[in-house]
Amino acid sequence: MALEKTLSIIKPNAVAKKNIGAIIHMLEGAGLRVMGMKMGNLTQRDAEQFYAIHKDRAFFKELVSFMTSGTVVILALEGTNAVVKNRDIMGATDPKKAAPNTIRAKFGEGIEANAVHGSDSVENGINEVAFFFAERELC
Ligand code: IDP
Ligand code: MG
Repeated sequence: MALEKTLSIIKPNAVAKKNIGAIIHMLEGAGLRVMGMKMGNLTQRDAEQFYAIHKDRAFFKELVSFMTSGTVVILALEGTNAVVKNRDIMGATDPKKAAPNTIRAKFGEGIEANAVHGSDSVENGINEVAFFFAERELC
């Protein structure tokens, strides 16, 4: 079992609803350690680059617009099997299909405003943490 990095983003809907603390509490409770944290507003360029993998999907423009619509909290997380641990505690993309007691079941408001982002592979965990954090910003 390897020590992995993964990226979480608390999305604008969850920040606006004052769910930052509750979500970090759940991530920490799942065995993840916060090694970097920043709060701010993504630029259109940030969001387009970050979600470039989805650029041909029908929802891409809306997703970029949503992710730039308000403040987000960006978390670099570390832990044994961190990628899977984060995906498990997040729940399914569509909050209606997310298992009970997952972050998306509790705080998701729809398939787009689903409260959190989470890296989907070990490789993307490394790349997504590096997208937002310099090495010296990780503790
Ligand atoms: P994930 O966040 O569970 O990894 P992805 O398929 O990578 O899901 O999609 C990225 C994000 O795009 C989702 O978290 C959600 O905000 C948005 N999204 C995914 N599918 C749809 C859709 O069918 N309609 C609108 N937005 C979507
Ligand atoms: Mg994804």
